Amino acid sequence: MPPFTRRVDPRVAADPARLPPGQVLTGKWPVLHYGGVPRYDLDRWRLRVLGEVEAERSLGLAELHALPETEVVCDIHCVTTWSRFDNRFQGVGFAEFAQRMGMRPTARFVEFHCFQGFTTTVPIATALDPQALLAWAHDGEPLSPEHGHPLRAVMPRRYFWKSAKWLEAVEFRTEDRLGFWERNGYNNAADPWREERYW
Ligand SMILES: Nc1nc2c(c(=O)[nH]1)N[C@H]1C(S)=C(S)[C@@H](COP(=O)(O)O)O[C@H]1N2
Ligand SMILES: [Mo]
Repeated sequence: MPPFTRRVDPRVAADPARLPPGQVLTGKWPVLHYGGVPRYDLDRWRLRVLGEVEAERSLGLAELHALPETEVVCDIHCVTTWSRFDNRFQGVGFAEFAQRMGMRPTARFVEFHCFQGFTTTVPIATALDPQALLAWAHDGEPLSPEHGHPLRAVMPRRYFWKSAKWLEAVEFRTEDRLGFWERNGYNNAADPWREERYW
């Protein structure tokens, strides 16, 4: 017998491919970001919608919450090697949001603009994935300030740095643009199953 054994999570035992290579499962939900946590005046907070849309506009919180709410249960994978299964997020599905915002067929990328100038961009196919959403709640409770309140992106098929917290604008673009972590060495493709971690 080895001096200790690490118990394999039954969800991984049942489906080993569910945990991407090099990842370790955690039960806690770590907090990870660059810079500070915003303290928004929610009465004045607005989400701007820009770029390849029929008309640019902005939405206040009430308008945002009036969009059809959906729930997504997804796994998240941080590039620093922790993964967390079965995260239950509530918000508006990104495909639904894009359609309601009048996304033009010329849109090929979505750039998320956040608090303190943080940005990240995903290809339109990643954003339109049925599991991708703009989330305002987790486990039925509003997102905590550290996890992105009042609104964050959740892009489950990519490493979690593509899931931008504290969204301030969504820009539909014809061209890609490297974001904060991508300029600092992270791999723009960010596919956890291909271990696209760093350049
Ligand atoms: N605005 C903003 N969003 C961000 C980041 C950041 O620095 N700023 N970091 C990303 C990274 S690297 C990770 S792993 C996740 C962590 O989300 P969590 O703190 O809710 O676990 O947020 C992502 N979204
Ligand atoms: Mo991360």
